[in-house]
Amino acid sequence: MPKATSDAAEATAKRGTTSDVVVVGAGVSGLYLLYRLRGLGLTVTAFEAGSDVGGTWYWNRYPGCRCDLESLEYSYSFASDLQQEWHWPERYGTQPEILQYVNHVADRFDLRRYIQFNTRVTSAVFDPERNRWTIKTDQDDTVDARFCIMATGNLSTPRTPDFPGLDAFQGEWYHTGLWPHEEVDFTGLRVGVIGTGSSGVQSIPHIAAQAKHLHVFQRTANFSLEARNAPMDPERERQHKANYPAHRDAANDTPFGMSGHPPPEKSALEVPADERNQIYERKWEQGGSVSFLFSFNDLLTNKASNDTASDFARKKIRQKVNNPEVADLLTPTTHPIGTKRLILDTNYYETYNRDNVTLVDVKSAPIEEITKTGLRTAQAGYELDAIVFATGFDAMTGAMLDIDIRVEGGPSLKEAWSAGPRTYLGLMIAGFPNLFMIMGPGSPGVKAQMILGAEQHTDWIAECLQHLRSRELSSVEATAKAEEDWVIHVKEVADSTLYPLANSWYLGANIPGKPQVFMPYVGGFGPYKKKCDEVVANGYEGFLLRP
Ligand code: N01
Repeated sequence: MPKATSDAAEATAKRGTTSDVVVVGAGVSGLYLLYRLRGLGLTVTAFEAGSDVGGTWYWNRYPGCRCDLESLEYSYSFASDLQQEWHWPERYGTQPEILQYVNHVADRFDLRRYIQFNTRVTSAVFDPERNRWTIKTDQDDTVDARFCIMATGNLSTPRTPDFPGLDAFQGEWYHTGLWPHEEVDFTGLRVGVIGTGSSGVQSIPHIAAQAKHLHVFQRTANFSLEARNAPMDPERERQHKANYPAHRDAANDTPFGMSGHPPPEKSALEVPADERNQIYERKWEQGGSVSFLFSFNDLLTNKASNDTASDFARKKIRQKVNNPEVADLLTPTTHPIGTKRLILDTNYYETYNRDNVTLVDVKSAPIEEITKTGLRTAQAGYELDAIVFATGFDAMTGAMLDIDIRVEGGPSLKEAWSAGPRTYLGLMIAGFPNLFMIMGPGSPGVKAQMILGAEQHTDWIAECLQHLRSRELSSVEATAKAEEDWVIHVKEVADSTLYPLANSWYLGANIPGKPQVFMPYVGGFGPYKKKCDEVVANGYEGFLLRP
């Protein structure tokens, strides 16, 4: 693929020369890193595998793709003018709108010039003698940098199951996370969608509306709530914008990094059943996952409380789906609500009332092979013209482990993480100096509003680099003890919740052979941010700073 690169990035990278910082990835995190670090006067080279900015919003172009967090929250907070001027047309941003927004940010702050596109970083090797990283790419670039920052995303390594026969399939096949840039038209086709996570649930109603017939191959039924998307209410927008700083401050202090949802004070078991149901009904009507999970304070920690919410959501599914057998199959039974990413949908369950949609249970009869003309489960064959894999990602560790990261004379990252990822605060890894991650495993990352998380990590790193510079220090590294304590803490917090009861990608359970370690920090974004600030106030507690 030709390199669509700006002159500046090309010059920097091709000279095989030096840079203060290499940033890997130009999604929402990479862009803010460029803005912030350039603002400190550092030289920065960014590499991006895609042909343009946007990360997750660049790759995930499947029909129906939109954010499951409200637009007024899911946006950058660092520039007041930007957040005042940008208008979000709907409650939840669609993928094209969010991508347009990210492109606007890249242009507005003149960030593209530092990015080399169509370039995948293949290795990053640290030389302890010189305290520098050598970063290599698949385009033969070599850059010598003091710091390397992985802004590689948590859901950026799409995974297609290893079904035999896919190569011989005569139709077209797609992965939701690698969707073509050209429009895909399913009109008149027999389509199969494999997977019913967020990507499947969002795309299925759209594909069903086009296809001649849609077969949905479901292994595990998931909970999905109505998004209740709507055009942006102008009064709501006006009020939010008039109080933006207060909203951002409030978001920084909440478990999920979202303002407007004060944490509830009561347990679900403290209120009579009628009142409880009214509360769920009200939240259901409002739409949104944070709102629903904040009905009571113990839905993610007390199984009996969670059962009341899970049962409420199950009843709603049965009310929407006409065929009771199909409704049964769509009703989740394997995990408490909220312990897998809670999905937001528009017309998902209603789609199964269409004559051209068939739900196939591939738990009882797994997919055995892709054939030339469709696929075969343990029970039957299905003729298909197109297959959509909505089968998810090698989440949280996949992108970093795809890069050969190592310290000369020391272990590789693959070796260091062979029993699961280990980090201090999801920011750094013991034994890997001057290597940072944005929302790495062990940080709230995917369990919070991710643009807020990206800003918080970037600001922390920027402050750290400034600290090193002002004291003429050459390297920073997490201590083994701090990392060990944090890994234990992340596990203890997860074990005090219901999250480990689900076979989720949070746990690595979706990838055969992946070590099962609960990866995100679920102690809440607010407490996590306070911990990061305290670490700095205590002189970078748990980090080794070398002259
Ligand atoms: O992926 P998933 P996703 N045979 O891993 C099934 C974010 N996101 O792309 O549950 C049959 O959730 C698998 O079945 P099972 C969001 O954080 C956000 O949908 O493993 N089926 C599951 O049903 C989300 O959580 C947004 O039994 C197989 C599905 O494939 C994350 O991305 C939109 C299979 C994978 O679901 C990932 O979501 C989209 C097999 N061999 C995504 N292998 C929004 O902001 C896998 N499956 C709205």
